[in-house]
Amino acid sequence: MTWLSKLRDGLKKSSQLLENSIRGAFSKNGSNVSFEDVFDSLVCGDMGVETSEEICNELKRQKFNTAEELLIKVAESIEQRLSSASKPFNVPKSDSTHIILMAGVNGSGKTTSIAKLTKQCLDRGLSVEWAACDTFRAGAVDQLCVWGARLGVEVYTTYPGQGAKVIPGALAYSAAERAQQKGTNVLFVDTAGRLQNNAPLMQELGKVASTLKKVDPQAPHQTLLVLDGTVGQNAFAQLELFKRVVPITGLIVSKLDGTSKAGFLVGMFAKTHTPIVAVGVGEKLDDMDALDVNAFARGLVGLEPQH
Ligand SMILES: Nc1nc2c(ncn2[C@@H]2O[C@H](COP(=O)(O)OP(=O)(O)OP(=O)(O)O)[C@@H](O)[C@H]2O)c(=O)[nH]1
Ligand SMILES: [Mg+2]
Repeated sequence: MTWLSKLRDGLKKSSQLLENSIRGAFSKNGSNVSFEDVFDSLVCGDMGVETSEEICNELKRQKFNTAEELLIKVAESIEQRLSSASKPFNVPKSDSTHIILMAGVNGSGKTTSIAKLTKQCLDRGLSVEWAACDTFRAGAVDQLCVWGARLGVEVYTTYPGQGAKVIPGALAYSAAERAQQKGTNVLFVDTAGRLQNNAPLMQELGKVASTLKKVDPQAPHQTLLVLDGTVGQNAFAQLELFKRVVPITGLIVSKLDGTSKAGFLVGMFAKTHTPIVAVGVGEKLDDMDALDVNAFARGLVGLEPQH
């Protein structure tokens, strides 16, 4: 199965809702479109009121003979809004270790996303190691080690001089130092899932980021926020809160296969312009790749991609 067909399949829950309601907006009044109904459909698809209004205003200036034409125009409008949203995951060529800090609320998909991105790095011939800095949740280190063993990746879980309690910043520092000494290409730093309203844990994330700078002033080279696609518009609030603690360089949107609210990406990008590095549509290692904007926009309203 190709990535584009996976993405399209993954978007089924979202597209069923949008396609049907947009088709309904057309057929209700014969050849006249009820833009009020189109607006309601877009809002239900979680695109946000402003973006839904803008799309409707654009559509109102056009004539539609069939529901298909209307769907195509909605997809074009979405695609245009996302035209600069996709910044595919990339590790630039460098002699020093490229350090990637992963952040996100509990259960958003951080650890799984690390495994998926690691697979992409390994496929490109890069060496990868992980730092198990989620010392908060019982079992988190074990979970990372299981994934690590499956992918043949070394996981740093301890550091010299460690006391009874593992300090995430100290572990991150030591892991970064060791990875650099070994000439490892990429180091992923897994962090504890935090409720964004948990102030001490949010501060700890900031500390992990600043400690990495002591090893390499450019580190973390990427800070990726993993957003759970099933929470829809709430993800926007998460992004705003995390941005206050660490500079987020890109987003990973997981679980697009489990949500009817994938449209939230459209409104969120319009407001924040934070690039989307990858999207996830399943639990398997190859269920993640770059956001193909054409396939996403068309898939969201039930249309096949154009390429
Ligand atoms: N359907 C689906 N499930 C996913 C996807 N990504 C992750 N999951 C599942 O979501 C659950 C949580 O994923 P984790 O990677 O453990 O999330 P986490 O952010 O590391 O969680 P904590 O460490 O508890 O904060 C797991 O059951 C994953 O298999 C996805 O794209 N689609
Ligand atoms: Mg985790």
